[in-house]
Amino acid sequence: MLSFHPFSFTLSLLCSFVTSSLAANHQIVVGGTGLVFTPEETTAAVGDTVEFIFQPPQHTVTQSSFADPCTLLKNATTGAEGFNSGPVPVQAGAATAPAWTLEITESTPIWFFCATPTHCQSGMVGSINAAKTGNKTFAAFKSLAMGTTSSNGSPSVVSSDRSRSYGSHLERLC
Ligand SMILES: *[C@@H]1O[C@H](CO)[C@@H](O)[C@H](O)[C@H]1NC(C)=O
Ligand SMILES: *[C@@H]1O[C@H](CO)[C@@H](O)[C@H](O)[C@H]1NC(C)=O
Ligand SMILES: [Cu+2]
Repeated sequence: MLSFHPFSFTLSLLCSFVTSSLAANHQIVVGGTGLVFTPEETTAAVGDTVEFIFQPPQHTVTQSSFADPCTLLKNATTGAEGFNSGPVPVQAGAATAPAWTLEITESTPIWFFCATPTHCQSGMVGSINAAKTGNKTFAAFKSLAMGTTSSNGSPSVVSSDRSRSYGSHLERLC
């Protein structure tokens, strides 16, 4: 015979409410302690946000692919480009750090790099939701970035119109 348990019913309702409203914000510092994203690897759920906090002098957060770590992601069919903060200049000793926020809309791995010339090749790359094992780990991505000899991280990747559109996404930390 079926019995109804009001308490567990209420609890599961409450839990699903709490879970769905707990979208986390993850912070990644861009530069500051060298040519590095800190942390380099982030795990984020769909609905979470990732806030990139820019340090001097000038970095970018630019989406790429595992196979081509230092090149702006571009859909060959549609021409749609991945996310790109554009260059973010920050004065040394600035009182506030500009931040740029990315909303996580899917759970597939996200790969990104800094498009300031030579930074990607120096290992300034990061990942969100990269596999911990197998061929496409963050470590594999980073070594691919550092072994690349292409100049795809050149300023032409980050065009000036992207830099302007970046302004609408600019937030100030308080
Ligand atoms: C390119 O965009 C089309 C249309 O949105 C999509 O169907 C296709 O999967 C995309 N290709 C890649 C490689 O993401
Ligand atoms: C991983 O890489 C190795 C060596 O390149 C290859 O033989 C293997 O098939 C790859 N595994 C997967 C799951 O792609
Ligand atoms: Cu950089």
